[in-house]
Amino acid sequence: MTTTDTHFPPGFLWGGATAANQCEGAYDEGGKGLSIQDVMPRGIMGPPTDEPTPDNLKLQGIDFYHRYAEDIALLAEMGFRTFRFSIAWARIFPNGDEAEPNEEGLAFYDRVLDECEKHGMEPLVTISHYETPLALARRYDGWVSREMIGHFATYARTLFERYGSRVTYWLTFNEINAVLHAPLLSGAILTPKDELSPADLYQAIHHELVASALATKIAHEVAPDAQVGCMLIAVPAYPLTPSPADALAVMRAQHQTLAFGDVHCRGEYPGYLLRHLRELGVELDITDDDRETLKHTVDFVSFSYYSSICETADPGALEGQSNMMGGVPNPTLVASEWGWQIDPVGLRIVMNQFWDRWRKPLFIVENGLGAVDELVEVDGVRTVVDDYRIAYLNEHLVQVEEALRDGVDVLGYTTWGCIDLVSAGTAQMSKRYGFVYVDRHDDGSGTLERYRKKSFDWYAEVIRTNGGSLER
Ligand code: BGP
Repeated sequence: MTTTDTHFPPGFLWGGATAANQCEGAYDEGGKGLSIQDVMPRGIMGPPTDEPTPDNLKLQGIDFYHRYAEDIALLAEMGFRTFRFSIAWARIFPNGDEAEPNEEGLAFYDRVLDECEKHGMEPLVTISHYETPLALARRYDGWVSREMIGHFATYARTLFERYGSRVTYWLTFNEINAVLHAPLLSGAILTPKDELSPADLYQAIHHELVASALATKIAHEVAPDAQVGCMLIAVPAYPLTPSPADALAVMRAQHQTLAFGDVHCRGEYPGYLLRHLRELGVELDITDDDRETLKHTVDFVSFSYYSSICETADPGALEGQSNMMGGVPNPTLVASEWGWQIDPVGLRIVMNQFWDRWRKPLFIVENGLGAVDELVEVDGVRTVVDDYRIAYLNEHLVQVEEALRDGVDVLGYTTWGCIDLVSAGTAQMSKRYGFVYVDRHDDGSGTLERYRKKSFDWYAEVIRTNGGSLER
């Protein structure tokens, strides 16, 4: 197939995504303070530690902090038109509440942006990607406190003032709806999840939603060309059986995601969420100012997509299920080595749903296959023959194209972990997503050398042909 046969629009932003805490390392360099990630050696699989511990792979990451120029050059070799990265809040405000930002931290991201510009890549910047300064988590129990809104607004304003002329696309909170399932990771809430009251949890969510809208307002004032997006985990849900009770279970599960998009896109709480809060007996502290702030809606909707789930009204079927997003496995789908069910069609379905509901351009900012890779030698060159990853990405991109043909407006697509990095969920190095293999292992050993995988050339060709080379 040639470039003329593709349905991807000209200017489609092809690229890849990373997050500071999973790749930068240098956790105590350049004046950086500690973030919650520096005391989460097991990701969401274990409790936080008191201090950073040497078994925490994120402390060194893949050393992107020192190798960013070489890494961005590798991504440029694939023809990336955009690069998603996050800014580590604790590099800019080490404790989250300083009067002045840390210049060394700001200068680092200037250098990252220099490299993006050198290679003609549009930066896509996440303001908060699961890496709240630890001091704020400890002082306030994270987003449970209203005080967080002011600290976040100061941080966001600092970024817009410094980088607003260089960055068009901004994301406020990574996977903001994850707070329902992982309150520490997403909401910097140190109180263990099973001890957290619904009132505290929903108040924290409210504070994040107001902070996100406030950041959008500030961005539009400070940098008029800024495009600000919310960022959701998209998990389409299917009824396990055709029973209306299971269909209702699907609706309830979907409301847990859609509520976050509804507030971001419509500027007010939806009725079904207000009802849910009433039934929980939760009375939120929502001020008139909050209501005004929420009216600053986003310019686009971004999301991660890895998997779908089935929902059921049968409590017996739910017993023993451990998926972070709830639900039960779909008997018609196969799963990755980490148990994430693979469902390319679900991506098309969720794209249509979001577009029909919000009529805002979409940006797929995470998608990919976490797999164990083996470094081998082919014709004297060290590489990974990752045909499984190529198949996964190809099938998902074919569905993106189907959604484009359905009339969905899509700004771009960035694969998750375009260069191998430490996993967020399990804090492992062995769960790899990249086109570039990084020689580092779960026990912390490895040279940190980079190697191009087979998928590297495959993706370069997809970008070069604007999707024309995909196997349909
Ligand atoms: C998303 C996060 C990312 C990323 C990805 C893959 O939830 O935004 O930070 O890590 O999932 O998850 P994992 O690293 O657990 O495989």
